Amino acid sequence: GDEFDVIVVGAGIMGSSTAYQLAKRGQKTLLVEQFDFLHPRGSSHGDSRFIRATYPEDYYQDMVLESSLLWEEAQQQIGYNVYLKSQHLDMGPSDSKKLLSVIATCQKNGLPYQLLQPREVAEKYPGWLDIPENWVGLYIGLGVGGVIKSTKAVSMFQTLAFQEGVTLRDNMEVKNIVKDEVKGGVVVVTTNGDKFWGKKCVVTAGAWMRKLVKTVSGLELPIQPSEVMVCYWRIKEGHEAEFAMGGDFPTFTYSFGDSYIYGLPSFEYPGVIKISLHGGYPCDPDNRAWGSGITMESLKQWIKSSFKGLIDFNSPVSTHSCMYSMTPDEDFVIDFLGGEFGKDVVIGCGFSGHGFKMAPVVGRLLADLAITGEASGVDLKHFRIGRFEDNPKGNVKDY
Ligand code: PYC
Repeated sequence: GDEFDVIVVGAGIMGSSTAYQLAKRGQKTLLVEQFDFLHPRGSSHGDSRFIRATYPEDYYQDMVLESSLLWEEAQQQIGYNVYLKSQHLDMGPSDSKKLLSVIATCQKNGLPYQLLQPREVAEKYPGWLDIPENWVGLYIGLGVGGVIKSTKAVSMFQTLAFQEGVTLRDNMEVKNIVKDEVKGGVVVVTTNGDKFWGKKCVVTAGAWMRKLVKTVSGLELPIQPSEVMVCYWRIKEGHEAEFAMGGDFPTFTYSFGDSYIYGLPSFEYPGVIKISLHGGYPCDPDNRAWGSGITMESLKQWIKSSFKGLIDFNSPVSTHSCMYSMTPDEDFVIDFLGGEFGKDVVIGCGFSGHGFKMAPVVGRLLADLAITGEASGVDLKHFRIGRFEDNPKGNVKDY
């Protein structure tokens, strides 16, 4: 096997973005993937992901703002688009502490927003949605936010990485990562086919992270893979334009209450719109149900009552199975593995169903950690593994 400055394990959106960042900064880099590149078994495949800046935590909003610029930079470099901008609308009870924190974060960062009363939401989106009397809409105009074309974005980072000199290997499962006692300060990555040596290693293995890290270091990361179902619904004939990307229809979340429903303007399949529940069922990534057991009754009822007959709620036209990797506090893990590996192995995981949009900045941070041993611009205290030793539930949120 060959020798590299950095070996990146796992070529989903996080690993692919990291490999691109590393190579851009002169690192001889290997990106290794256990299945086919762009496979649909993890958390990075599909046509669309949210990018929204409406976070209660100011650190995430900062990361989204930086990522928005980095997405634009990357798509400019490659010459095609992965970032479609749209308006965004969050809806929730007006006394929700979480929603109030989102508003405070927008104020702090000077991000323009509008608070809409139920009547104003109904006026802005006629034919759509009556939010309850004690709810509000938090509206963000065109600027930061919209949709990332997800598989296309992974492919973009892999292509950019390749252009920058990264070695790409797929269908190579990493079996173990150990320190090389002879070479000292070097890690050996053993796959089912080959061995590679790296001065550093970054592990971004998504839903397989818990298993791999346990094998490598014995550490039990509190990350629970969860299978989620993404659903597409038919728009009533003649009304397609009202829900289409590029018009007035926003990316939206109907959340901050008991359940979290989200939707995107229609674009992947003409005449069809993605509306889904944010959340799923615990699963073993190597032994998946591929969707059975996921119930959509509450989602159907919500679509029925919200869209005034404009969307067929009886059954989705298409469903896709995807995966989240949940941490107890839903904050990411971005850290060194530590132990005998010290700062030689860096891990990025636990993106908890909301990380894709921030992949450009996560890649930048993981590359920072691998190259310099520290990260700039984002305070990584929120993302340390050690937080679970202090409190098994992780970071304490004040909402
Ligand atoms: O991060 O905005 C998000 C999101 C919504 C649904 C799934 N992820």
